[in-house]
Amino acid sequence: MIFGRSERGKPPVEPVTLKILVAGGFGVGKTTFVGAVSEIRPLRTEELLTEAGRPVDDTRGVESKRTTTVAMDFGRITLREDLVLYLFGTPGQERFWFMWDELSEGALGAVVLVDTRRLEDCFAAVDYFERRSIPFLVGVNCFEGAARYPEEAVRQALDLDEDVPVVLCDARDKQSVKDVLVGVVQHAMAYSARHRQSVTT
Ligand SMILES: Nc1nc2c(ncn2[C@@H]2O[C@H](COP(=O)(O)OP(=O)(O)OP(=O)(O)O)[C@@H](O)[C@H]2O)c(=O)[nH]1
Ligand SMILES: [Mg+2]
Repeated sequence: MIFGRSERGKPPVEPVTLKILVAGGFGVGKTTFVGAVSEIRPLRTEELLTEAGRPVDDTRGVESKRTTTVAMDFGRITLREDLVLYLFGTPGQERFWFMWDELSEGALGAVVLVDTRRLEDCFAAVDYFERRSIPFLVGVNCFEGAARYPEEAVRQALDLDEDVPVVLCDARDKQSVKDVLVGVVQHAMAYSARHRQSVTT
C-alpha cells in the first residue's frame, strides 16, 4: 500500500540556510564568537602567533592570545527548525584580507565585532561592508576592564548610518551570541525587503 504524505505525518522541513560573516579587527573575539554557538565542532584555522609577527600583531588588551586565524572559522547553528545559519569568521590581520572577497560571496549579512579599547581596528571592516552594500550589525564585545560606552557613542564614533544596529555582547556566551545572530538576520531581511522595494518602485 502506498501512503500519502499526510498519512506519514508531517513532511520533513527543508531548512533555509543562510550565510553570515563574522568580521572585525585583530583579536576582537571572532573565533570565540563562532565557537560559542556552533553546534558542530567549529572548523578553525589557527596558527601560533610568533616572535616574528610581534611588531605587526598588536595584542594590547588580549595579551593572553597565543594563536590567530589565518583563513577562516566555520560553524553552524540552527536558529529554528526551518532556519540554519552557516557562520564564517574572517581572519583579523590585514595581511590575510585577500580571503574576505571569497568569504563574503553569497553572504546575507555580517556581524562586525568591535573592542572599544581599539575601535579603530574595525574601521576597515565597516568600510568593507558599506562599500559592498552588505547589511551588517555592530556587536560590541564587552571585554572585562574595557570602558562601557552607550550604543549611541559607538554609533557616532564609527559614523554609522542610523539603521545599522549596535548591540553589546559577550562573544563567550552562547545566548548573547545567539541574540546577535537573530539581530543580524532580522536586520538583513529588513534591508533586503527595503532594497527590493526601491528596485521595483
Ligand atoms: N574577557 C574576554 N575575553 C575574550 C572575549 N572574547 C574573546 N576573548 C579572548 O580574547 C582573545 C582573542 O579572541 P579570538 O576569538 O581569538 O579573536 P579573533 O578575533 O578570532 O582573533 P584573530 O583571528 O587573530 O583576528 C582570546 O584570548 C579570547 O579568549 C570576551 O568577550 N571577553
Ligand atoms: Mg580568529
